[in-house]
Amino acid sequence: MVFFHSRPSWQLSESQVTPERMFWQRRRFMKSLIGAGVGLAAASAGSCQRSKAMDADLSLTLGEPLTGATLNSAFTDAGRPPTDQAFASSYNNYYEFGGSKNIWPAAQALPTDPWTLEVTGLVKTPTTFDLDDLTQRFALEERIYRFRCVEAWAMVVPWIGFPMKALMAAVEPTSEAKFVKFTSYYDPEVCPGPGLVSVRGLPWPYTEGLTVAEMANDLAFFAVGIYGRTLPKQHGAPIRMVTPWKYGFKGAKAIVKIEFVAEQPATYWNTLAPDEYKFEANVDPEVPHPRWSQAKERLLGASTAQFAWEEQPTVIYNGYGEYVAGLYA
Ligand SMILES: Nc1nc2c(c(=O)[nH]1)N[C@H]1C(S)=C(S)[C@@H](COP(=O)(O)O)O[C@H]1N2
Ligand SMILES: [Mo]
Repeated sequence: MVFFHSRPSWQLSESQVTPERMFWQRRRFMKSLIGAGVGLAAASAGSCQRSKAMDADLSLTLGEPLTGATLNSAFTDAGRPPTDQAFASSYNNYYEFGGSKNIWPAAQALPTDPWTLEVTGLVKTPTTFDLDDLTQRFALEERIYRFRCVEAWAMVVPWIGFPMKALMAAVEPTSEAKFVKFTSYYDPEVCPGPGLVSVRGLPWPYTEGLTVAEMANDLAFFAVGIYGRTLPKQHGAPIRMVTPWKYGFKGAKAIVKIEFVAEQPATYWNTLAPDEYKFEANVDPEVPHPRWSQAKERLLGASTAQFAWEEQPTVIYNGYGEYVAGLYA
């Protein structure tokens, strides 16, 4: 007799709702098929230096108080309550530091001080900023935004940072600039990757891209803080992209370089799996991922347990159509 086990969709195991993770599992499978799987599972987050104290205490990773940011009155209500930080800051995607959601201890190996951000390419004023330049030159504001991963988990978080268009005004892109390429920190000595560091062909460093028009949109934001403090390393300290109308993978962490270019740049996930991770990647309930629907999403956190999910319908542009729909008309 065949036993048909049915269960509500919110009880899907993590691998069923985790495309990036499934991608790594496929890679591992393919790699073992071709018989060259030496050291595949061996390199893991464990090779990152990390302190036992941090393993034990998430609160030690949560950054320094960041004062002086003004709450932007347009973004005080995301239509849902903010996610408890205990969930948001311990359930992350950061593949440089591992393939699991529980990368916050390993991510503490990210060296963030000193930090420089090089802004270059088709601009009138190429500039290399250090972190103090960024936080002093650009007025910091707080914005409560929805966030939606392509894996269907969602959260609401209070970011602190500044609009991307403020940085654009500082460097003045030329009229030839049509796209922007963002590059994340990467050092293979520091970042073990998802246990697959020995697989050739992963397009490190992590890169992402926007059109210049998307970057100039009011919503596009650089975060240097979250929940009233500087960004924890697991969220992409010291500065990361936030584009709340797009799937979370568009929001590259720990940005070291921004380049204004004429052609659409190659990006990390789009290079690995172009059918699954589009360059545009706007949140859209009508466009299913090749292997599952995007019609619903699951809110991170719950009163009882971290991985009990509350399910909600997905909203086009993640609810930000009034700001961005015109970009795609
Ligand atoms: N450099 C880098 N940026 C990244 C990622 C990553 O693996 N590396 N993961 C992306 C994905 S898939 C998501 S959903 C978000 C997660 O952000 P959070 O961990 O701060 O919630 O970061 C994005 N930015
Ligand atoms: Mo994601």
